[in-house]
Amino acid sequence: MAKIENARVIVTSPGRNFVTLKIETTDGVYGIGDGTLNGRELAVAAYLRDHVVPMLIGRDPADIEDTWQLLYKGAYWRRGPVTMASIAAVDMALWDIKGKVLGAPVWDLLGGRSRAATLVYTHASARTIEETVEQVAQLQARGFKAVRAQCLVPGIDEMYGVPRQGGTEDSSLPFVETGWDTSRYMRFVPKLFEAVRTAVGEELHLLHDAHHRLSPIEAGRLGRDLEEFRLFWLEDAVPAELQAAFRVVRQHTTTPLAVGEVFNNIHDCEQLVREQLIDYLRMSAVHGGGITHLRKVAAFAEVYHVKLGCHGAADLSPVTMAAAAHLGLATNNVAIQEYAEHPEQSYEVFPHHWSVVDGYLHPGDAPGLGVDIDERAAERFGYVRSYLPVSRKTDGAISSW
Ligand code: KDG
Ligand code: MG
Repeated sequence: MAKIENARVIVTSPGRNFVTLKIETTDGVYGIGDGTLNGRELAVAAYLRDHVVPMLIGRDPADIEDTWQLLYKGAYWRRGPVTMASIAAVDMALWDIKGKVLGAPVWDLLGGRSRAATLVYTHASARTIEETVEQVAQLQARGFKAVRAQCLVPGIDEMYGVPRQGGTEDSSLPFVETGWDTSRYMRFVPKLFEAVRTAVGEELHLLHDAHHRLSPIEAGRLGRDLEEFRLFWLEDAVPAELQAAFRVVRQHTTTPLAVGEVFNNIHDCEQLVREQLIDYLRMSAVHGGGITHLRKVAAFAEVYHVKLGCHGAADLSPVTMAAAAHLGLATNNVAIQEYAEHPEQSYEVFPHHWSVVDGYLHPGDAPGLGVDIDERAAERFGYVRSYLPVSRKTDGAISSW
């Protein structure tokens, strides 16, 4: 029986920080997993190095479920993004090893193909409506079938999802966006989507991310105002710690709702799914405890007609994109996958078999996850301390970013 002989945490920053776990077995096979938690990368690295890796040495790499349970139940302290991202890193690496040992891509081990490829959505984001419309049209011309549109609201200087205006930024402290104004935002967004829909026609799927900024009744109102533009989804309208809050949103709009990129556990979405308060769940393999846990979440959601549309921003590494590609191919209720291009250098560090062609994500046929880490290239890009931005309202009070 092969055993886990060694496990190493690699922190690298090819354009942005990524935390990767590499597990090696006594048979000379290795697998890699993503444990990146944006702005808190070193917490995951320490949790892995100091607490998880010692538990892995000597275990049978084939026992993925048992290892997952050991790391989840065996810690006593359950859930939380640091713990679940760490478990995810182990889980992905073990699936990668299993695939390599059996000579099969992970999607095959998960039950084989349930579709030809996974629909992706990508991002258009600009500082004026005209520029945003132009970007959406360009992405459509490149073959994307679904585009998320974000635009700076006049009167607000900087905001989520919109490129920042020049100038250097001290990355040792969080960047502060000031002047958030929900009323301006709510008046503006329908105008944005009127312009985009008029320009691109009916076929293209359009999405929007409110990034946790609205109250339930505001979200209901915005959803209603956007109904005529037939969005694929309105994302993170309301912070979802209080799952019951989505009852209010649901009562007021038929715009489909997506939430959950910050979730890390099935219990974060249990009520949302069971009461069918959302249409799409955004948990990702990296923040949601790995392939093993996300498969269970997907199966639970399937019972309630809730689909998956997993988080795939550029701070989730190309390893997580590989996991998403395999999960998407094999899991019937994956509806769409977010796809944001990573910085160019990161593809040098993470050579991979997955590809996005004509708006669809393909995992490739390589055994395992079909993604690797070039450790020599990784060494060239040392960790850079960085934080997520924070947001303040016009009166200076902190708001959800
Ligand atoms: O690390 C946080 C980002 O991944 C997040 O802000 C991006 O909201 C996001 C999205 O939908 O991709
Ligand atoms: Mg989001």
